[in-house]
Amino acid sequence: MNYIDLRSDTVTKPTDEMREAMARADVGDDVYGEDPTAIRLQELAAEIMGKEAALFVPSGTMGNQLAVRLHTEPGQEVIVEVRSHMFNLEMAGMAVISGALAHPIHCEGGMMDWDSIAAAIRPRSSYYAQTGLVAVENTQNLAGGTVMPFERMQEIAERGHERGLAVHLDGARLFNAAIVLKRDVAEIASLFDSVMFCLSKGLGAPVGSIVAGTREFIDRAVPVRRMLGGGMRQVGVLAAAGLVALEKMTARLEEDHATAQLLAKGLVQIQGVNIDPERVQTNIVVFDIGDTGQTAGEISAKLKQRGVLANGISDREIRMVTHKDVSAKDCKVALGAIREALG
Ligand code: TLP
Repeated sequence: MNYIDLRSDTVTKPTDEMREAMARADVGDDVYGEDPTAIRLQELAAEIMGKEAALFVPSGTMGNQLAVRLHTEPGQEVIVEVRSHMFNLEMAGMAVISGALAHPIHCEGGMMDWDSIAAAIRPRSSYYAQTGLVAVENTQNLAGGTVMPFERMQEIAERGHERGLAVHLDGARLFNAAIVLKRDVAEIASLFDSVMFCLSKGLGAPVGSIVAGTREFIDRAVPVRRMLGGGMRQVGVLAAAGLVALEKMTARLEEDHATAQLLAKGLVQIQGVNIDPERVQTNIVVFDIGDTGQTAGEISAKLKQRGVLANGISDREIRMVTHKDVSAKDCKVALGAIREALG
């Protein structure tokens, strides 16, 4: 069956241009630092982010976990929002890899604010684990793809730095955030000590993410990536697709925001669905079906029978993510399927 796949933008398939670039890629052994295509990708990514250096990593999770490892000492805390990816969906990696403890805070609408962060910073004392890092997520995935305003990121970064803390950006969908904020990604990245963004989501590359920061940070990241099993040899085959993603795929993300709007506007009209379309700012649509008496799992199963894939993110909430491989027409078909599934 040819499904309309709204589970995530990670399901996007590489474009023909990517496949051609992959086939032609000039490669070398990247563990020796000799893969010319990986080097080009890292240089371009650093330039676009306005950072001294960047590193290609197999996944966003590895990029975030490298940042935790490099910014903290074992026994330190990392302040994260309670709905963040780093807290919920990275297998307690910060505890396992870095000996760090997540300190989750609950913020209005899933969006961190300085006062809540300040209240979570541990006093300097020999009783408390010390705070080492604040990790911000933008766009905020599980909060519905919402965008943290520039001024709020600025306040968190500046005040965090004043308190001697490192500040990392989980920018898996940073280019989506930049479109809404009408800011250059480098302006956003300049606020943070390190930034991770994914090539493998809306930008359509088959694999890979980038972590960017100072030269010193990236030099320290290389051996840790290797320790985690991320030394990738002739990785230029993948980096070639990443180059196409960065050069050709960022501008079109706006189309995904438009199709998400289309979904949101249709969902508002369906009985049993609770959604605030104002909160749909990018390509992620989270809606509540708790009042229907059915669980998200039951509804997802019914949608699948009707050719539409979507993930439940709690018993009450379903997430749909738009991307280059679903059209406006597909979204209309999906709306019809939801109407039927809610019966
Ligand atoms: N998100 C994936 C799943 O893991 C849930 C998705 O389908 O949305 N930070 C954020 C904000 C993310 O959304 C993701 C992936 C990551 C980090 C991790 O990236 P990967 O999957 O490449 O490790």
